[in-house]
Amino acid sequence: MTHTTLEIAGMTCGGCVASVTRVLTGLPGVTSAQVSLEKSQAVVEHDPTTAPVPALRSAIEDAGFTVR
Ligand SMILES: [Cu+2]
Repeated sequence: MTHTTLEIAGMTCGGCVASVTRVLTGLPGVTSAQVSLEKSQAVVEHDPTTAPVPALRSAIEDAGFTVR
């Protein structure tokens, strides 16, 4: 398992945090996601083979947020 920190733009409230958390943890290969509104980031624990970083990034962007 790998930990990856993603900088996310566009989260404005707890609902956004819940959405990002849901899409990340819904991906196969993602074990956990700690999403912070204050830091505008997500720390994701994932299997880089099943859930590579570009897959994490596109899941977040498909949910309407921007990964910097
Ligand atoms: Cu929101």
